[in-house]
Amino acid sequence: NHDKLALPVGTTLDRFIMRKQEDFPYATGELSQLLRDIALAAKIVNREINRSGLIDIAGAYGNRNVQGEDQQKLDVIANIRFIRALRNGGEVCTIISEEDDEMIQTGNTQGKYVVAIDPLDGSSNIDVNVSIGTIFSIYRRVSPTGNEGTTQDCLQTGTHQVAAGYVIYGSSTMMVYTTGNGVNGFTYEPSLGEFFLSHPNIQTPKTGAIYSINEGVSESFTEGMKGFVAFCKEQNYSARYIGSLVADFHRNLLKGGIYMYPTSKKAPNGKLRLMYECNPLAFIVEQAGGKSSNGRRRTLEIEPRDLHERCPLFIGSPELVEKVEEFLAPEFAHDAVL
Ligand code: P6P
Repeated sequence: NHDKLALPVGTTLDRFIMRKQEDFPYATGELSQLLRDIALAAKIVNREINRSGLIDIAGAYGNRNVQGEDQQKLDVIANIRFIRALRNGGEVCTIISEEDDEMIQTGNTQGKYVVAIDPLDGSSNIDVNVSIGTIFSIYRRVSPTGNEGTTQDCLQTGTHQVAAGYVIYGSSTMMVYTTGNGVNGFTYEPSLGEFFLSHPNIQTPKTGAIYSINEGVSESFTEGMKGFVAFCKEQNYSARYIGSLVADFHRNLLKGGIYMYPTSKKAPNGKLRLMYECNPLAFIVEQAGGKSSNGRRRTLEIEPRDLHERCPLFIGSPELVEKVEEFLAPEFAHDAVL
């Protein structure tokens, strides 16, 4: 059957989705359509981001929007675009978004899927032209169709994800995702409006020589955390920290390395969100042969209690995640189970 025939680099995202769906005899096409809806929103957000630098002087070019309303922040625009695409696509009943405190009901009560999304992460980096990203996670609802999605539909453990991915708006825009059968990366060609397969079957290196952490707050690191950072320096690893999660994650995924957002006095549960930052990236990294934990437990097995709960994140090459867990183990010895 088809999956023996590796799809060639240059295959469009649409054809790739269709071909992969054929590998699932009972697939009804809804997940495929959902992935296309996300790709469409990504194209629209990409265009907004690429214009953002000029919006402030847009008036001078006469293309301020007709209402003349102030330029909305790009993360607000991204949120509106993704929610609209998911609502119009019809496959999603409920959305958790970093931008909204409450669950968003799309009105598609027959929709079989729930999406958790960070529409534009690292938005503090937008005005300084640093790469930013969208991160998304897809679950099948557990409640019966015909009603709105429920909290139980949204608070599923990461192991129940049916798909997860990110879009990185960088020197080129890429969409990287998994449906549980490996990780594939697609590069966007704006002149054609298409994503093309550029990174088939991504496998992250077993180890690496890059460590990514904000050492500005290292005074508040635990002893174990300080010990691991010292270890990285003894190994002459490279410190690479863009301060934009998707950009730091994507670089380490391809080159090998570890990204860490530990607990600190300022952030006792870390800063990153479980449902739409840690879990989707954890699914991707595991599918690429990597590891992800909160310092002691596999990220994907953490039982969510709140839509926006935070958790520490140690993610990347498996040997480096195992190494940092060794350094952190003593501090968990007496702790209650996280
Ligand atoms: P800090 C951006 O605000 C973000 O959510 C991630 O994209 C990034 O990795 C992290 O926070 C940076 O946080 O505390 O190091 O500035």
